[in-house]
Parts: sequence; C-alpha cells; structure tokens
Amino acid sequence: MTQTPLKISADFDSGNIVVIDASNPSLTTLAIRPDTQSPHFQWFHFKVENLQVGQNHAFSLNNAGQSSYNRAWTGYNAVASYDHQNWFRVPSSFDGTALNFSLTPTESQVYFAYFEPYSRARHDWLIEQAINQADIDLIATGESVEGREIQLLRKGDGAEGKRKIWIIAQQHPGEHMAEWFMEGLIERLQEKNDPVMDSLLAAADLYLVPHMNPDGSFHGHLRTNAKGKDLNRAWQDSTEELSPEVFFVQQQMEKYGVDMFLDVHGDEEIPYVFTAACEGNPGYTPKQQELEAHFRSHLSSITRDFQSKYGYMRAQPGQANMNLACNSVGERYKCLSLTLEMPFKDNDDAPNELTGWSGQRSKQLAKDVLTTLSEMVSVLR
Ligand code: GEM
Ligand code: ZN
Repeated sequence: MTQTPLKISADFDSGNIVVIDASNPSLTTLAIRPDTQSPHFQWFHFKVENLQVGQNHAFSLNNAGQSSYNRAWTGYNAVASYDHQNWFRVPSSFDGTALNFSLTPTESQVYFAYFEPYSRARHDWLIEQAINQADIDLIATGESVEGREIQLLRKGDGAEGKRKIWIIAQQHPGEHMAEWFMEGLIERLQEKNDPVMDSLLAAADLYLVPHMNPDGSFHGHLRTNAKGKDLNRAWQDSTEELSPEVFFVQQQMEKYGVDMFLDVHGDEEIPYVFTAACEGNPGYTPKQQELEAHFRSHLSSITRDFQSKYGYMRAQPGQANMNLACNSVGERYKCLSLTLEMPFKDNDDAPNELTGWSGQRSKQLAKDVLTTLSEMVSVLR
C-alpha cells in the first residue's frame, strides 16, 4: 500500500521551516529560514501530518551547521508536541552540518520546535489576565514595525517614593522562554494572601513589557525585528523607523524613571540559568556590583534553577557594548541592571529528561525572582 506523503507546514504564528525533500517519509530533509533582512537563524517550528503511527520518521535540518549559534546544537534536543500544548524532548544529534532527530509517533500529526512556543494568542490572553485578574494597569501602548501592540503594564499606583522595577522580555523573538517567564510573573501577581508580594508591592511598582518583538516572533525569527534589526543592539541609536519597539520603551523609562532593570532572554549554548550585568560600563559603580552579587546570591539560595558559576565572560572595565539594553539602562539610571538568561537546552544542575528547560520552569523561575526582588527592594537605592 503506498503511503500518503507527509505534509509539512509552517504557515502559522512563529512557524519557520523550508521543505527540501519530503518524498521519502522515512527521512525528510528540511532547512531553517533566516530572519527577514538578516543572516540570523536558529529558531524552527513546523507541523507534520500523515505520519504512520508506530513507524519511525526521521528529520534532518540540513543547514543547522550554518546557523547563528551552530556550536549550540551539540547537547541540544528538539521539542515535539502532538497537541501544540504539551511538549517533550526528542533525542537529537548534530553531525556538524545537520541537526537530525526521529520519532516513532503515537499520533498521525506532530509539531516540532526549537523551544516551547509562546503564541500571540496566548500573549493576548496574558494581557487580559494581567488587567482583569492581577489588578495590573495598561499604562502605555507602543507599536512594532508592523503595527503590533507593545504593551507597558504597571502593577502599582505609581505613587511618589516607590521603587520602579522594570522587566522586559523577548527582545530576541526566538527566545520564547522569555514570555513564559512573564506569564509566571503575572500568575504570581494574581495570587491572594501572598505576604512576600505584599511586601514588594508596598515598596515598588513593577513596570512590565511582556513582549518587545512581536513581529519577529510571529515571523519565526531568532534574533531580529521586521526590519532585520537586533533590538538588543539598538539601545544607543533606536529610531521610530527601524527599532520603534526600543524607542517606545526608552521614552517610557524617561517618563517614569528606573530603579532596577531586568532584560529576559534565552541562551542557545549554555545549559544553565544565569545573569549578565553591566560591569563593563564606564560609569559602573560599587553599588551596582554589590546589588548584582546580592541578587545572584539570594536567587541561588532559593532555587536550583539559577546559578552564577556558568555564564558569559565578564566584560573588561570600560569595554561594554553600550548598545545592549542591560548596559545602556545601567549606565543611564545607575541602577541594578541585569540580563537574565534561560537555556534552550536544560539546566544541567537540575536536568529534566522529559522536557529539558520548559515554559513551566520559566514560569517558576519568574516567581522565584519576585521573591528575591521582595527580599532586596529596600536596598535597591
Ligand atoms: C545577549 S547579551 C550579551 C551579553 N554578552 C556578554 N558577553 N555579556 C545578546 O544580546 O547577545 C543576550 C541574548 O541574546 O540572550
Ligand atoms: Zn537574547
């Protein structure tokens, strides 16, 4: 009996794949499409239909070796889902050219992705949840290059004297763990009878941007917005034309002020959760150094899903790239300013064989970060 050919598709929110050869259902050859107007690529997300249940189907992403972070494929396992909601890791291997993985499916259709996707529909639901369930205010709305809303939310009344803690997410559109993190923040802010949150919110307002780059995510980009701009390289020269997303947030920071900044990202290569700071800034202060150590020490003490042993090389004094959000905000506001990195792989200090790092673990990390912020809000200035 001839088999129905596999149907491969990616014409949906954050979809990204190019079919090279799907004629042999036992081995399908695919390629990842680069970001618009940019050579960057690594993010993939696609659907396969007409699978033969019980038969092994292999897939090969044949340009993985030319991706932005091609060393990151070693030790990486793709994620799969039959229902687009529950995701599991699929053993994968990198041969220097292609990323290869296979599945003996229990259902006739499956999705594969680089990480558990966070959809625009779920983003819209999250904004509603924030406003209607967490007593969070939508205080300003910017627009992306293609006109998608960039929401600035605030938990708190903006009263004089309260610290202003800013948390932004997914400047890099392929780093979907970032908006999972934001969902965890907003979920905890809905909880009643949470004295740790009461203590934080008595002293601080939270300024939240759940998604900085909706165009890039929608188009299945790894790194850039719809103009091919890396938003985390736009903080010295943002424009309304090329990087309106950053331009908007910088305007709002000037309007409200900043006492702490957290820029939420994902890292392709390092299998740990960690932070990078602004130690290379020309105006880096001992207070900033002290606050970084305080944040890292406290968060490490309350979860195994954070550590400071592994991470990026520290920048040399005065050598920081000031186009990065963390450095630019740290210099401008002389506050604790951090980039938070979650892994596309797993946290090797506390591995989960089934899921690796996941949306759920990103959410829990956010709740733990709120505990740390509550513990240290009184010393931020
Ligand atoms: C990173 S932040 C880069 C920080 N690099 C060092 N060495 N401190 C970026 O923008 O490249 C954040 C990310 O993409 O996850
Ligand atoms: Zn990033």
